[in-house]
Formats: sequence, structure tokens, C-alpha cells
Amino acid sequence: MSFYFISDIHVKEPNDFGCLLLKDFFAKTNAKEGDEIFLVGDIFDLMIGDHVEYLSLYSDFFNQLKESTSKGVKIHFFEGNHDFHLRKLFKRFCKLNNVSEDLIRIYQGPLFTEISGKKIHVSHGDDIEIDNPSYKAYKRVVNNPFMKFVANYIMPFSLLNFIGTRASNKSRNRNQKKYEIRDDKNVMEKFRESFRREIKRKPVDILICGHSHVKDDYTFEEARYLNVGYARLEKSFLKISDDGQIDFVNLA
Ligand SMILES: [Mn+2]
Repeated sequence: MSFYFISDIHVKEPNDFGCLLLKDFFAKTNAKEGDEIFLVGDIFDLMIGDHVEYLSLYSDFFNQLKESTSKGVKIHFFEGNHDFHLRKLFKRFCKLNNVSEDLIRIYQGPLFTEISGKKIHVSHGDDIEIDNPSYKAYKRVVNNPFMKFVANYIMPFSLLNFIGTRASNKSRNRNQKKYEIRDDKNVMEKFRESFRREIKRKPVDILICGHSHVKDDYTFEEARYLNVGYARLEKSFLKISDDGQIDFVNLA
């Protein structure tokens, strides 16, 4: 059994570079029965709420999920800060395509599991991030039940898309650094500190996340922090093999 992890592809539209990476990721993993794929958040730059339009807009991705799950591959989808409130959408997808909901798991928070005898924490990474009060306030707003209801039932897809694209572009302008600078030492150190605090709170052998857009492989007191980084820049994913061997694998 092998385990594959990728995050922060930020697919913006069908057939863009992100879609290409996502397609290449599924091709390169060549996952078989019993293998597990972890989509660790912000796979899509904008996917919010139960809007059936997403199923046709990103039909390549959903067809891929259908194909993988039909082979007995389990998919773990972690909601990020760009793709969330998606439980109902995936439920809908499973029903429409006769896919067992057991093979597609959606997470709003961290998953604590065990792989090859190691205790593992998997999450998008925003849950462990320290010193980001404005982000935490934003999360409280978007995650409250009212906003969830609005995203699922009130807001039409077209309006959501319009607002979301604008907000996303604005945030990109604000965070230009995050999207362009590789190995940003300040961000890297902040997330290492976040990791050190998190494993004191809840010890694991390995913590895997994304979100910071800074790829990392760092060990502290025998615990390992693996950040899969910004897929669009790094063009790689993480693989844990049957024997516990951990590798970054390159994409196209
Ligand atoms: Mn993120």
C-alpha cells in the first residue's frame, strides 16, 4: 500500500496549469487497490458550497475520482481556505456516480492516523498556523453555520464565482510574496515553530500539511514535519511507500 499527498495546486479554471498538474499527479501515482490519496487543501482556487456546476466545470477531476475509487483507491479530501463547505457536493457526486462514500472522505480539520506503524497528523496546515489573528477571524466567519447555509443554498454559483474570483485576486495581490518567493525563510520558520508547538500539544511521529506554500522536511526531537509546498512552483508530491520510505516525487 502506498500513500500520496499533494496540496495547494490552486486550480483556477478547467484546463489551466493546475489541472494539468492534478492530472499528472493522478497519472504518476498510478494508485492501485488499497492505496490512499490525500488532497491536502487548496487544490482548487475557488470551490465553495454544494453547487452542482462544479461537477461539470471540473468533470476531468471528478471522472478521475470515479476511476480511482472504482479501482479501490481511497481519497481523502482536506478542505483548505479556498475550497470548503464541500461535504454535500461530494455526497452528491457519490450518489450520482454510485461511489461508496467510504472511499471519499472530506475533512474540515486534521486527521490523526497511522501509516506503517507511525503516528501521523495530516491537515491543510491552517489549523496549526500560529500568529495569524486576521486569518483566524476570517475562518470563524466563513465557518459559522449561517455562512455555510448561504454558500450551500442562498448564493447562486455565478455570484459566488464572481465574488470569489475578485476576492481571490485581491488576496493574491496582498500575498504576492507567498505566491512568488520560494523557500521564504520567515514563513518556513513560522511553520516550523507552529509544528513544534503542535507536537507538544498532540505528539505524532510525522506531521504532513501544506498551506504555507513553503516546501519543507524538518525534524525536531524525532518528530518529522513535511510540508508538500505550493504544487504550482514545486511540481512535486509526497509518497509514503509500504515500508515507510518517504519521498518527494517530481511532476511534469
Ligand atoms: Mn491555504
